Amino acid sequence: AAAKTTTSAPKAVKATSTVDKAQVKAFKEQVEKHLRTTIGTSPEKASKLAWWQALVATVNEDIFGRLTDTQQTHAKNDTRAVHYLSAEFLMGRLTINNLTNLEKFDVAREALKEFGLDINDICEEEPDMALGNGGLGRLAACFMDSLATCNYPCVGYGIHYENGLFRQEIRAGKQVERPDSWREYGCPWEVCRPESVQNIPLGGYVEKQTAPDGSQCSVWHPSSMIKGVPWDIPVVGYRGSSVAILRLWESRSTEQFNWDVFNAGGYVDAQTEKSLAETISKVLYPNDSTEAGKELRLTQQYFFCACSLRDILRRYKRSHHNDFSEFASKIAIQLNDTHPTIAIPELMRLLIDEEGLSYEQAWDITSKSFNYTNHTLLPEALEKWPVYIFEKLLPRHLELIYEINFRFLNGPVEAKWPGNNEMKSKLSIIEEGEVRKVRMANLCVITSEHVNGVAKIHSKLVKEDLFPDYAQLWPNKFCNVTNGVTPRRWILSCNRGLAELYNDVAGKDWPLDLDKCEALKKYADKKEYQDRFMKIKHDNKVALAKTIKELCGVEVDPNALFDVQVKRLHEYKRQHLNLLYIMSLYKSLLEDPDQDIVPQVFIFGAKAAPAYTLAKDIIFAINAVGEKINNDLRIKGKLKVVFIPNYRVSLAEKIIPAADISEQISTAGYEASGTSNMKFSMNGALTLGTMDGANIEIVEQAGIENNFIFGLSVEEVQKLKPRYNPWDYYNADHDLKAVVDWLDSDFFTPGQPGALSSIKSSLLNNGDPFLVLADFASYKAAHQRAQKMFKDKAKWAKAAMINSATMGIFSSDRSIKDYATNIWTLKSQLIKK
Ligand code: 9GP
Repeated sequence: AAAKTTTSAPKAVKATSTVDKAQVKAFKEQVEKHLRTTIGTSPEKASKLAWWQALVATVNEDIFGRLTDTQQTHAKNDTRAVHYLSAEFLMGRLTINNLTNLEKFDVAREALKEFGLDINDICEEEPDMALGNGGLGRLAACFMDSLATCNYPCVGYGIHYENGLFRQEIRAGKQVERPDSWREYGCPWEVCRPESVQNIPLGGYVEKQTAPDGSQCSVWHPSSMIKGVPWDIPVVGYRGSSVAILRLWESRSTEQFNWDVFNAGGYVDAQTEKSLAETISKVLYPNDSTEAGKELRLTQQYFFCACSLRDILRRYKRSHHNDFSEFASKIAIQLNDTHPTIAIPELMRLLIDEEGLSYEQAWDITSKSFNYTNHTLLPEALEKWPVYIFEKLLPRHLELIYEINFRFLNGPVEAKWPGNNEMKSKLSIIEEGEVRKVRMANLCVITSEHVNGVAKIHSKLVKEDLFPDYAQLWPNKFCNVTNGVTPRRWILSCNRGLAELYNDVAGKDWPLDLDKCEALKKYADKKEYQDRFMKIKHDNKVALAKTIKELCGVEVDPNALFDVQVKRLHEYKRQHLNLLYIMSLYKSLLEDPDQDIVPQVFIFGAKAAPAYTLAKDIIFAINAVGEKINNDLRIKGKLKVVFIPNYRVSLAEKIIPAADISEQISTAGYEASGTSNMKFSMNGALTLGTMDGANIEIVEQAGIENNFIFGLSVEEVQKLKPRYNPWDYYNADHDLKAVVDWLDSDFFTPGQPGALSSIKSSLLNNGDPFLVLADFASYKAAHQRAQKMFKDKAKWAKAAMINSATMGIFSSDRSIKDYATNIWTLKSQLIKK
C-alpha cells in the first residue's frame, strides 16, 4: 500500500475493531476443546500452564497442515535445499511469534479475553527455548524464520539439549548459575520422529585391508554406538507461507537398560551406559574457550553432524537412489561457525566407506556442498581439537583429515608457493607443537565453496587478516553477508505500537519488505508523528519500568533516558567501559548534585561464562555500584543503575522497544557484527557505539548525526595496540584516574576493600587488552552529546524515527536472500495447498 501523504497524525487504530467476531468465537471453541480433550481439564480448573498448552494445541492445528503442504511441494519440485548446521538455535518463546506469523494474534487475544485471560500473562508460562549462547544462536533462529517466510527449501539441524543456557540468578550481587531445564514438563511445539532415528558409531580403531584388486582400504571398527532421536520444531513463515523444520537430535543409548546387570543387583551400574550416552545432549556449553569438556564437546559436534548427514542422505536417496551425481546440485550445507566442521570428514567417510565412491568423487561432492560462515576473529573461539582426542573418538575421520591436508599442501599450496615449507605449516590443517591439533577453521576454508563474514568490516578482516594466504589462493571464495534480524519478532511481535504506526504510514506489508518503513522518514519532522512515535516509546518504557521493579526491586522513572547494554559479558564488549563512565557521572553528581543533567537509567543484562572470572567480577561491580547509586539520596534520583537478571530472548523483547540509547561499545575490530544493534535501531534507539561490526552499516543508513559514534577505528586500534600503554591514559586523565582508583576502595563494597580491584588490575597491570582507557575520553564526550540531544525533544524524536525507518537492509530476509542468491543458489518455492 502506498504511504499516506497527509501530514496529520494517523489515527490510532483500535486493534479490537479489526478482529472478526466469528473467528474469535471459533478460536475460543478450539481452545476450550483442547483444554478439555487434549489437556484433560476445564476452564474452571485450568492453571495458566494448562491454558497455554491448550493455546499451543490450537495453534498447532494450523501449523501441521501447512507443514505437510510445504514438504510435499519441496519434495515434488526437488530443487536445491539448504541444510543449516548449527550447534545453537536460540529460539526463545514461540507462541506469540507463531500467532503473529499466522496473523492470529488479535483473534487469540480476544478469544482469551472472553475467558477473562490476558494473552501476555498466559504466554509468560512458556519457557524460553534457550538452546544458544547469544548472537550466533539467535541469528540462526532469525534465519529459520526468514527461510520459512521466503519459502526456501531448508532444514535446520542442531542439538536437542536437555538443559539450555544456564538460568542466571543474582545473589548478593554475584552471578549464580542454575540449570535451565526448558522442557521439564514437555514442550508442546516439538514432535518426536522415531521413524528417523539414527545410530552413530564412535571410538574404536581403523584396520587397513587389502581389496581383491590390491588396493588398500580402511575399515573402521567403532567401540560404541549412540542413538540419535530427532525432535522436530516447526518454524512458521510470516502469513503462513511455508513451515520449515528445525530438527534437533537427542542422544540416547542404543541399549536402553542392562537387564542382566539389573537382575544381578547392579541397580546403578545397569544405568551407566544409558547415562553416558545421554550426557552427549545434556548441556549446551556456555563457553567456547575453556579446556573443560573438550572430548564431550567434540562428541556433541560429531553426534549432531553425523545424525544430520545420515538424514540428508536418506532424503536424497529417496528421489535419487544411489546415484550421487546430483548430490551437490540438490544439497547445500551451511556450517554456522566451526562447531559443525566435523561434518566435512563425516560426509567424505559416508560417501567413500559406506556408499563406495572414490576419494576424488567424494571430494568433488563435498567441496561443492559445504559453505562456512565465520562469526568471530577471536583466536580462542576458532576451534582446534587435539589430535589425541581424534585418535580416541574419531580415528577414521582423522585419517581422512590427513588425506585432505596432504592433497591440499601438495596440490594448490605447492603449486602456488613451490618448496615453501613455512607456508605449508601456516596453512596446514594440522598445527604442530607439543600437542598436535586439528585447526577446524582451516578445514572449513579448504573445503568450502564460499566463506563469508557477517558484516562488511568483519568480512574484510576475515579475508585480509585472518585468512590472507588462503585469499591469495582463492580470492573469490571470500564474501560478505551482513547479518539481519527478523522484523516479525523484533518489531511486529514485540512492539505493537510501532507496528501499528508502520501499518498506517507504510501499509501492512512492511514485515515482508522492511524497506517500506522508509516511508516514516518523511514524517520525521512533523510534530504529530514525533509525538506519536515518542508516546509509543514512552509506553514501552512504562512497561519496562514495571518489569524492572518486579525483577530488581528498583523504581525507575520512564521520563529518564533509558541507556541499555544487553549482551553476553565479555571484555571486548566493554561493559566495564560503561561502568567507568557511570562512576564518573556519579562522582560529578556528588560534587554538584544540582547540575542540570537529564535523569538517566543505565540498564544492563548479561550472562558471563561460568569460568570467566573477570566477566563475573564485572557483573558484581555493576551490581555493587548500582546498589550504592540507587540508594544515594544526595543525587536526587538523577541516576539509576539496574542489572536485570537472566537476560534472554523474552526479556530482550521487553527491553529493546523501551531503549533510548543502545550501547554498542566493543573495541573496534572485535565484534564481528552484533545483531542487537539492529534490533535497537529498528525500535527507535540511538546507537552510542564504536565503528565496529554492523554499527558501521547502521550509521551508513541512519546517518552519523543521528547516532553517537566514538572511539578508535579498526585501523587506529591496530596501529596503537603494539605500543599501547594504559598507564599513559590513566596518568593523563584526572577523572579517569579517580574512577579507576575508586575500584580499589571499599566505597561500593563496604567492608570488602579490593572486591572490585580485579577490574583495575586488568586495565593497568594486565595491559588493558581491549583499550578501555584509550577510548574513555571520547566515550564520555559521546555521552555528553547524547545528553544534549535528549534535552531537545524534537531533535531526538526525529533521530529516533530516522533510525527506525532506515533499517530495511537489516531484515534477515535480505540476509537470507543474499545467501540464497550468492552462496546457496536456491529458488523460492510457491507452496501448493
Ligand atoms: O560475536 C559475534 C557477533 O558479533 C555476531 O553478531 C554473531 C552472529 O554473527 O556471532 C557472534 N559470534 C559468536 O557467537 C561466536 O563466534
